[in-house]
Amino acid sequence: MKKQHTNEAVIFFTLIFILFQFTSCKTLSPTKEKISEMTPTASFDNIIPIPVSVSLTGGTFNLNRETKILFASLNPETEFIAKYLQEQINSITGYELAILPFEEKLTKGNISLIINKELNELSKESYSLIISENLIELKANQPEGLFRGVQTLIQMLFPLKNNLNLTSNHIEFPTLEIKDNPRYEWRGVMLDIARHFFSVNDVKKLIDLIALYKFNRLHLHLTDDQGWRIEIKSWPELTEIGGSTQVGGGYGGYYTQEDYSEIVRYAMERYITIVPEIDMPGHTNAALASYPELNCDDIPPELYTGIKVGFSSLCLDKEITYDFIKDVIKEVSDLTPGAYIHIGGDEAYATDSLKYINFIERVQQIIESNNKKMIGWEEISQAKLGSNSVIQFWRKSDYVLKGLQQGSKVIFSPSSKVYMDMKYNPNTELGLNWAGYIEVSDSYNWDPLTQINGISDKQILGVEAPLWTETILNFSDIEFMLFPRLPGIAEIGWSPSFKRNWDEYKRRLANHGNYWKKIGLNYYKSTDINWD
Ligand code: TNX
Repeated sequence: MKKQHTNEAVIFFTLIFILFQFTSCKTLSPTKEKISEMTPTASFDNIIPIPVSVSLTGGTFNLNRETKILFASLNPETEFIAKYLQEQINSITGYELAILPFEEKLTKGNISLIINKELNELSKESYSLIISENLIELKANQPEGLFRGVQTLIQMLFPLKNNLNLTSNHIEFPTLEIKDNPRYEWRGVMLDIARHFFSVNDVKKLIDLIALYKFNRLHLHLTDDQGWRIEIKSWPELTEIGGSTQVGGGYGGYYTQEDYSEIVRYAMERYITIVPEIDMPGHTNAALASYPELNCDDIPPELYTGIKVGFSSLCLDKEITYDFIKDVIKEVSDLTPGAYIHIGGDEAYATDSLKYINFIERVQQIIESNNKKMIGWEEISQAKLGSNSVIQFWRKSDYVLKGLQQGSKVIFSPSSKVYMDMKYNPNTELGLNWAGYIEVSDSYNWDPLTQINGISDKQILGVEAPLWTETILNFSDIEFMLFPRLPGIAEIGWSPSFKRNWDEYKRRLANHGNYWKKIGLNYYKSTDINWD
């Protein structure tokens, strides 16, 4: 009996020993280590905005040069999305994948982009991404959802090192299932084209950057004291005179109607809606300088190239002012497929307050007679608003409450959190600081629901990050102010708040720095983040 026990013990310990050798071999073996070092691995835990749910299923999918991108040919938009994915994969990995239409059969080893009208989704931007050992399947009810899901897939490649082509013949993906949909309908960025002019090409570059983070609105601040930037055929001097300069002097510029339509088209392909802003009745020096009759005394002011605000006003006593607005709104509405026209309405310090209210109500009618909905900065809530009108919060919650009482929805742009023209800290060369310094953590650590007492998610249309450009001269400056703060605003707008956590977020953000370096983006190397 005793002997048998000893034998059993010997066998048991020998087995343990062999097992130990085997597992330790696995971790220590130089060849294995070398292989895993050489196999680039895509990662699920650097996605911004963080998806609603991710579950890992324990296997791997290998993407290689033979992988094809198959698109649902019955819907023509999916071919564009397939090409977009192909280009992005190519620019990150160097792999040139083929794209092919498919009808029914999903073949092994490929990426499939599937529109399934039967999918019962929460939003037209919802998608699911299923990576199994055989297949990457991206499914959505609408092409828009597919496009958002493609961004998730692309971001999984962000941690990869350069020159994959030279070192590896496949990329490993963890198998998983992601289900995702946005928290808010409106996730916007605003660019001020008036203080400094930016070319169509710059705006396209911006559209590409914000598309990566699932933004779906680009608000263009097209007119201000320093410049009128959109051609209005019935009032040509607006751009001839009003567009001729910018902050600091020198030539400004403007978009012809064809230029503007090109921006609208480019954005639309990326499921981003352009929201044009014609700021009035203040912020109108460029228009007043272009047409004497818009001034109460018929004397046009000089063109303005400074950065002070609140000194100009259209003449609200003259009917010609309303003729002017009708023409402008008509032409801009005709060029804009999106539902909203932004009328500014901010900082009208040179306008009589009673006349201001009457003015906003008249402009609201003009917007609605063009089958559009009105958005304005928070001050417009002093007027009687229709339930379709939307207010954009930037500073005073009292104005927001006034708007909510009237049934308006609100877009959150609290200046102390999301004004991308605020300096990061006192050493930042670009930018202003009237709303405070905004470090990356400050712009991430807030929630729309806790900004104003008693507000509910249903009253919130979404969030928007404005970039005013008094001190912003070129695209590199734009990049520096937006990155790395902007992805955080995308996450606030898209992800459920319980999913958000700064310590975890900043680790994900660091991986994006790896990608930004790769594409040569000029981002601020905040000490908030461990970029290594
Ligand atoms: C306030 S926010 C403004 C803009 C300036 C900006 C500079 C708002 C509605 N008006 O006219 O460009 O501050 O930060």
